[in-house]
Amino acid sequence: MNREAVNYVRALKPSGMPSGESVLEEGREIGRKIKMKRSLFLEKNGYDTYEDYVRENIRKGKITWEIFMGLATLEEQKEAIKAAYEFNQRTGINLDTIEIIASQLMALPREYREKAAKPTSFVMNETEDWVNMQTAPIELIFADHHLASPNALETTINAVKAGSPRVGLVSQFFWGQPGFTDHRQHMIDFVKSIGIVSSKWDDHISVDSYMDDGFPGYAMDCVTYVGYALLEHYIIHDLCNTRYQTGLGGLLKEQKSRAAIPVAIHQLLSTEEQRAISYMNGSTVTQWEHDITANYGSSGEEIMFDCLVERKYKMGMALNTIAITERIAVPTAQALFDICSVGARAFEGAKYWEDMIDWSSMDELVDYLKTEGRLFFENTMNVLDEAGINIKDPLEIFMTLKKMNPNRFERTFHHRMNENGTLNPKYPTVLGRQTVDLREEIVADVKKRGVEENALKGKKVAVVSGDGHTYGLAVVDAVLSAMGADVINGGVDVDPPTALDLADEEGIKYIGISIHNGQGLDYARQILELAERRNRKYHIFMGGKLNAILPGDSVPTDVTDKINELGITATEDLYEQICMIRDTE
Ligand code: B12
Repeated sequence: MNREAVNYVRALKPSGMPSGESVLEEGREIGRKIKMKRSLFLEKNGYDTYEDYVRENIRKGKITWEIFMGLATLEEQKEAIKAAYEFNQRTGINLDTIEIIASQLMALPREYREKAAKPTSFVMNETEDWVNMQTAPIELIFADHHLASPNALETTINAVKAGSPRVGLVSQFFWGQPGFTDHRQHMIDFVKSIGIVSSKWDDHISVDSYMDDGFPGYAMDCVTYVGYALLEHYIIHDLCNTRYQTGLGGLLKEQKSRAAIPVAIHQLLSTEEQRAISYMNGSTVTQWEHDITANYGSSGEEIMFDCLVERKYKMGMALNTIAITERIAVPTAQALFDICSVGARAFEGAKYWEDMIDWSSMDELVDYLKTEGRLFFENTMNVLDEAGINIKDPLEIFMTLKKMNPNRFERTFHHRMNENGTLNPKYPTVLGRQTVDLREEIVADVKKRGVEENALKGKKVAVVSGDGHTYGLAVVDAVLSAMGADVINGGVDVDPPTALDLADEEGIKYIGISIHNGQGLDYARQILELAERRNRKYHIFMGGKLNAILPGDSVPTDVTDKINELGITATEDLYEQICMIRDTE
């Protein structure tokens, strides 16, 4: 047993929590009183449940198409849902399902939203905003920023009232939310919300998750996807007696592991009563920014293979197609319809490929992931149990994991960690490997441009991510360290006051901020205002996705210049940042 792991988990053991079962029962009480709206989609097509629709698609060998959509305003969102229906009627394509991506502000109780830096997408305020979003017979799913957020109760109750067949996303439970620190109440409301969905078992409403938003999104090994899905299923299905499904895929690009992971989870967890896989997200990590039309090629072949996998293994795995603009900014409705068209046309050719494919090497990988995934899960349960965590109490388990640094999840629970704390995955994740390659590439480039080895020796730098994106932060940390700097990595979801606190505690004046959700300009203004009040000199630099939806606009604009005008060094180019740190006192 990995002692260091057990001691780390033991130190996270929560105290003074109510029993998970009592909180679940309170949730079920609330759920039993909720009357669910029957969706226009079910009404028009005569299905009792959305599950009946998916199972009919499986029988007919058809694909369940869906998109993620989060536009700038509620009005634009409602118009786009009507446009999706017109798209179906015009093309004959059955894009029958839309996952709603509202603003991440929805995750915060209202009283916290004013102060928070404003990311992209719209906010819902009244129950009617959920219930009346259905402006056409398209099935709407409310998942992101709902069930597992600090604002779990309001969002889950309204999602169920609106008849959402899936409510999520479990995996987002450890996400930090700007300015919100009452993690105890957050976990209680999260488990109570699971209770609400639990009360709708007979209506076939399930809790949904998305592996890539969760701990697997920080993993180096594909096995961790399967091991973690087993853990979520154990907590939600076995301990909370609630229907459980999960989506995945945004960070998975290599076809073989991308396909083998959902098949392994499906074969380990799906039953006649409950399918385990909800959707496969198009991959988002290898898109081109310099020629986005070319992304139709990489997406087209990926969707074709996803179609073949679904027809072969009949998981009812919906395909969530990702716009060719994913690398640039939140997609428009038209960009989403366009990629769905590409997918539907590619699918037409699937039947001609099927009998020519030998799936044996894929099935070998599936067996490997099932075996290793089970070992990962068993090791996780043993470490939790050995650390004194009550493994029969969903609330205690979630509260313990909530306190965990997401970057430590894999090395705490992986059953194949080396003595020196490293891991040699047989099937590494794409971003895990990409981050290592990028570090080497950038260091070599910086040196070629004349920056000497150890140019940053004696320089202490704090780096943080202003949201849940970590890979950019990991690259910046690794590159600055390679150039000799003493880097203090403050981790993810660090808001402006906490970033300055970290710097002050460490006596640091160089602060690097990685930011991606469109809140960069707000974040820059807030941190400069606070810095002024502290009357200390800081050199703040920023990178990542520096854009924002400016007042009156409906699509994000690049705000790098605006941030530079404020006095923060904003550029993607780490060479410039390194020179700035080297040349300033
Ligand atoms: C991976 C990813 C995720 C993963 C993150 C996993 C993880 N552990 O990090 C997951 C799935 C969890 C995720 C979630 C979300 N994401 Co995301 N994500 C991406 C994606 C695909 C890749 C980003 C990445 O890691 N790239 C690899 C790293 C190495 O590159 P990089 O970050 O660009 O960093 C480079 C440079 O920017 C620079 N750099 C980065 N930081 C810094 C800092 C400094 C100081 C400097 C000098 C340089 C620098 O150096 C790096 C090397 O060149 C991008 C789209 C894209 N292709 O870029 C969307 C994207 C950033 N995500 C987006 C959004 C909206 C979200 C969500 C809000 C969606 C939701 N569910 O509602 C959530 C929010 C999560 C959270 N809690 O904050 C949007 C942002 C929209 C916008 N700003 O216009 C994007 C653009 C996708 C899109 N088109 O909609 N995401």
